[in-house]
Amino acid sequence: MSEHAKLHPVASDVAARAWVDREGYQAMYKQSVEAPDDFWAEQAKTLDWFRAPLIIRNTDFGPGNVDVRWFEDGQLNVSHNCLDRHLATRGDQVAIIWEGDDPDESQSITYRELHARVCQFANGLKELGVNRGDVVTLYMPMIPEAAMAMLACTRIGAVHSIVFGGFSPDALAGRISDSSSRIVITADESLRGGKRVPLKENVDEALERDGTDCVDHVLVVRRTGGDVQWGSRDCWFHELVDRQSSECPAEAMGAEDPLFILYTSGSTGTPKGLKHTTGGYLLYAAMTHRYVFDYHDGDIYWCTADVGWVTGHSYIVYGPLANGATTLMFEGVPSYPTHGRIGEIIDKHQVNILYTAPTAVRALMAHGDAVMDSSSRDSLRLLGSVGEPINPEAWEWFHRVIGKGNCPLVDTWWQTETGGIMIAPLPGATDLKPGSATLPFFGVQPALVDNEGNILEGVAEGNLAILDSWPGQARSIWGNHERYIQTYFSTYDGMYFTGDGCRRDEDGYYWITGRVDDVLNVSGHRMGTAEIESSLVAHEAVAEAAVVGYPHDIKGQGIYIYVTLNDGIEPTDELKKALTQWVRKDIGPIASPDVIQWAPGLPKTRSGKIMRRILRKIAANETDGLGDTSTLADPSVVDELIEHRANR
Ligand code: 6R9
Repeated sequence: MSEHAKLHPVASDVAARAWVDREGYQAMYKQSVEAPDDFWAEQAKTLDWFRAPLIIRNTDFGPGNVDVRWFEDGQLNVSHNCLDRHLATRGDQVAIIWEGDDPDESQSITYRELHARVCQFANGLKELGVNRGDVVTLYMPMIPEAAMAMLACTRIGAVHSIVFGGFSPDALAGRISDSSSRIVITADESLRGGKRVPLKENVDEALERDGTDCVDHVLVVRRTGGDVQWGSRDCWFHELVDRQSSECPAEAMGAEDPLFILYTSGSTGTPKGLKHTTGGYLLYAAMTHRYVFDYHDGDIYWCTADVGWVTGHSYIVYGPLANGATTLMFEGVPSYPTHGRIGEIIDKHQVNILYTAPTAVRALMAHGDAVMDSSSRDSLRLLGSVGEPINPEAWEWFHRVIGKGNCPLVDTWWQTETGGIMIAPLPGATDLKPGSATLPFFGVQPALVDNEGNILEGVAEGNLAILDSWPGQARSIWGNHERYIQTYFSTYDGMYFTGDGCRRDEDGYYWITGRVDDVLNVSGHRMGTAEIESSLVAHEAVAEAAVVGYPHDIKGQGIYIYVTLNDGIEPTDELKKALTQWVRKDIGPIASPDVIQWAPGLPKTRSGKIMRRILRKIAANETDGLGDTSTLADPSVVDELIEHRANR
């Protein structure tokens, strides 16, 4: 353990109010893996079923086919569980606190109001011809209508596919066409940090691309009032929805009916549309939200993610609302108008639980402790971290400065594919070690596996795999089940492979070490190096490109690009700028290169494979330990790259 990783034992007041203590966790965990049917049958009772499930688990991790089903004969509706069932007991409680980009703008929506609005929205979608099973793409700002749109889809059994509002028209088009969406819901513009992003214009551009003529209607929420072009398939949200009835029966959905698709990057190919289904996902999101954040009635809970990512799905919308929580939704960015904004929002809305990303913490930390002076944050009781490994220094700062030293900090490891939190402390049960995600959640059986597929016991470091199914797991890749099996279940027979490296210490605690594949994690956003490379080689000046991550103080990883130009092309600073713009336009601003280095040649094996290991070391300025370069076709390429390293 590093010197920073001192133990933070469970405090007695935290243990006293928590759902489970240490013994409770151990007993429940044991039952969850030894008698999973009993365990999950009992947990399933926390949801409202139209037809209670009798078949609890029917899961097969292969080899061969992979088939995962939970509660398959049960019927339920997600929006009913998130709204209707709360009306009798907490109809007047605030469901969503919305905080605008502008600090003077906020809004509170009760469960009763949200229910009525979602019903109207659902009726509007029906009027546009949306049926059970149809796919609806959402490309929206962080406004309440985004959560309403999600819930309205679930109410009528439509499948939503949210595309993060920072993605480019091309990225949006690819996702619309892959999922054959019939409707796109968007806004005129989004507002972040005082800047406007032309969402409707991006949709118009996306719909000019091949493969998008599946879209019949574009539903537009008026957010800023900015100018938009109008065509025959466009429809204003307020004109359609305001006149609808506020009653709409919730469809009885099968537990294994699809709930949503969410695209994420892998090490190869185009982004994959992970398919999540209804019953298991909702149960897992709700249960992890309750236990990991030790959520109790009356708590004000804030997750700073965007609904365009899985964290926003599970921990802004579905988990909290299924538990009848008050969930805060923030439109803006942490640095606007000042770096004190996060603390000010906590004070303004008396937030008790704050769930955010290490990159946001490091960005604040860079300004020194005084950055938090504009707020008291006395309401805070618990902190959470997600998206990438949190280094012990950032952990301690988050705990000491933002949390004033008296809030447990839960570091939660999970993925788009897992649907909900997999490895994390439970506040009343688990002593904390800064930098460790600690112990598995109920039903989760992690394993460390070496490159030959041997399971390692005890203190060890290896590749992180999961041995058996859990209810929140993605069931497939939309339209390509073979790719799902290939990506996640072919590395190790019979196991789900996460793509992450991990270490287990003497207390059985897990320490995630980061991706072991060609996936980057930049400010908590997942990106495939292959996607960025294929964007670059499509540029007329580029012959070849290789993309690697390198350690970045704030972003965790930065994007370092090696570019070989076509013969006769001059390597200029203007061209670097042009390539940066090219990638931003192609994928989106989150894929902005941090460093571009001209590479007359790339280090390749004799069989022509680029040796990324070497490129990663050069980018990280670790050129002393390059290892064996004798297998390279032309070893002199390496010296040339070291000499002209761009990141000094
Ligand atoms: C929820 C989410 C998943 C990848 C994952 C891992 C990294 C997420 C982490 C973490 C260390 C944590 N990751 N949480 N690494 N500690 N607490 O982020 O989903 O966008 O699919 O990313 O993020 O590398 O494999 P997603």
